[in-house]
Amino acid sequence: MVMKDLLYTFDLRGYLVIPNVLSRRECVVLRRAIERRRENLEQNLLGQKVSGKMGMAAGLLQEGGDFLRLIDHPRVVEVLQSVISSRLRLEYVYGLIYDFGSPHLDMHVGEERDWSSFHYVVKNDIIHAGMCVVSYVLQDQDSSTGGFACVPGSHREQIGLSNSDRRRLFKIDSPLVETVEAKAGSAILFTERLWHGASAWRDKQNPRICLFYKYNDRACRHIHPDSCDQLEDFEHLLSDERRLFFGPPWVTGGPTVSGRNG
Ligand SMILES: O=C(O)CCC(=O)C(=O)O
Repeated sequence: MVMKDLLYTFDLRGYLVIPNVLSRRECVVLRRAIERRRENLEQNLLGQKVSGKMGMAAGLLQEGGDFLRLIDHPRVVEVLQSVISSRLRLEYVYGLIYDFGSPHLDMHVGEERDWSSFHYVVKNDIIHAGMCVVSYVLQDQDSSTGGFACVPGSHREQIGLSNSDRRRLFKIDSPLVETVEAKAGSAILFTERLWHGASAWRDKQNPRICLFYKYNDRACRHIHPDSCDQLEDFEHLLSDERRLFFGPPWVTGGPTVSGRNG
């Protein structure tokens, strides 16, 4: 798809599936590395009980290899730069593992009152999005397996709803909620203003292993540095160009730098 079509689709739905970003072999390598770093969770990210049927993996950039290549994958970064900013920060990288029988993850969203990171505005045909997530799909997913799910178009809602109305309307089995179909190796790119979550994983053969890269404008920081992987643990693996994704937030007065994210 040409960039104009990608941006139109992203604006219409709040997410985009970019196919064939990773090969099948790369998916296998990434899955293994995430599994090695798995720590079992008692609760999911929303505090719902998962009793060890879900895992989370941190410290992935220290693995090097494909994890580093994904920091600035050209097919993904060119879309992020068109919707967030020409200068990006990579805030957070983590993996999630959903075993067969792990419960769904309720629909949730980046709260708009945190305007600096969680906004979505279109002006004069230009998208201005805050934090966006790239979710790498490491096994096929569709409505039969479960997986990443969302309420398409909800990032642009015009009519305010109460939280209890939302809980009712955005229940995981609601017709408004769609499990996104994507092949292994795809990148699902979505704005944090999109209501999203995950439907229960139903593939008995393979756990669902997914990999998230969360990007923000270089001028913003949403997640406290102590809660992210520490740059000193993987800085020695980074090229000068990739290091630009991990600097402190700034707008003017910084060093003159060149490169894709300079
Ligand atoms: O499992 C998914 O694809 C969604 C995960 C999610 O919403 C999150 O990590 O905030």
